[in-house]
Amino acid sequence: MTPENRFEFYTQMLTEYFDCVITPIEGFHKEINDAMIYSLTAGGKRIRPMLCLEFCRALGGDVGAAMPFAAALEMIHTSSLIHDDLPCMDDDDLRRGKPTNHKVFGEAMAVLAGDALILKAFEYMTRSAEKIPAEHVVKAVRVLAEAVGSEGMVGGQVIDLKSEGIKIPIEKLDKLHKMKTGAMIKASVQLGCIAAGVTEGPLYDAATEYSGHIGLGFQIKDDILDVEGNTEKLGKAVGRDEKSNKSTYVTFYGVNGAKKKLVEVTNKAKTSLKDIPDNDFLMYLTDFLLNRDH
Ligand code: GRG
Repeated sequence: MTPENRFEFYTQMLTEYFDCVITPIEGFHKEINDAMIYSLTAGGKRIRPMLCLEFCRALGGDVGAAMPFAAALEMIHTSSLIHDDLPCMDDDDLRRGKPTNHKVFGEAMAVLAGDALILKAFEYMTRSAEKIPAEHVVKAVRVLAEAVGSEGMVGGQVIDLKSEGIKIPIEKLDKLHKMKTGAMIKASVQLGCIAAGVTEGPLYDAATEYSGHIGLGFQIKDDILDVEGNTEKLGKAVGRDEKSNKSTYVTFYGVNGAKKKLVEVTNKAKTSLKDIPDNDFLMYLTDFLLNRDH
C-alpha cells in the first residue's frame, strides 16, 4: 500500500468507527449525545489516532485491536478542542470548518459534551481488553490519564492561560507546549506501541523520542499557520495569537526562524525512526506534518 493510500485507508477506517462510537438516541438526554457526535464527527486530521494505529502496525500488532485506543485519543483531543473554544478559554466561533460546539448547543451543553467525551474515552480504553492483555490496557490507561491531566495537557493549558499578554522565556514556552500539545502526541505513539505489546525497551524508547520531536514540530507548525495559514483551509480563525498578544515560536524565532527550527526537529524525528521496522508511512506522516496547510 502506498503511504497516500494508507493515509486514506486509516482516515476512512476512523471515520466509519467514529460513526459507530456514539450513535444518535432519542429521549430526555438526546442533546448531550448530539453535541458529542457533532464535534467527534466534524472532521479533523485524525493525526493522533493515526499515529497510534501505525505504531501498532509497524511493531507487528493488530490494528483492529488498537482501534479503541485510537478512538479514545480522538475523543479526548476533541473534548479539549470543545473546552478550548469556550468563552472562558479562547472564545472561538469556528472549529473544523463548523460553528464551535457551544455556538450550536450552548455553553453548558458544550462543557458537558467535553466531560462526557473524556469519560467515553476511558470506557473505550477498557473495551480494548477484549483483544489486548489487561495489564497492557492498565498501562495504556495510566499513560493516557497522565498525558491529559494536570501534569500534561490540562497543566499546559493552565500555563498558556497564565501567560497571555506577557513575554515568556523559551524554556517556559517549550514546557507549556510539551504539556499542552506534546503530551497527547506522545501518548498517541505510546498507546500504539502498547497495543502491539511493546510496553518498554529500545523500540518503545525510540518511539517516545520520535513523539517528542513531532510534538514540538506540531506546535511550531501550528504557530506558523496562525500567521500564514488561511481560515478556509484551517477551518478555524487565524491571527488569534497576535490578537491575544501570545508568546509563540513565531514571536520568539520569527517566521523564518520558526520554519528552520521545524525542519530541524523534523529531521531529528526521522532519525529517531531509524530502528522502527517498516517505517515508510511514519516517514511520510512526518513530512505531512512538516508541510501541512491545515
Ligand atoms: C477537556 C481534558 C480536557 C482538557 C481541556 C482546553 C484544554 C484543557 C486544553 C487545550 C488543549 C489544546 C486545544 C491544545 C492545542 C493542541 C492543538 C495544536 C490542536 C490542534 O490539533 P489538530 O491540528 O486539530 O490536530 P484537528 O482539528 O486536525 O484534529
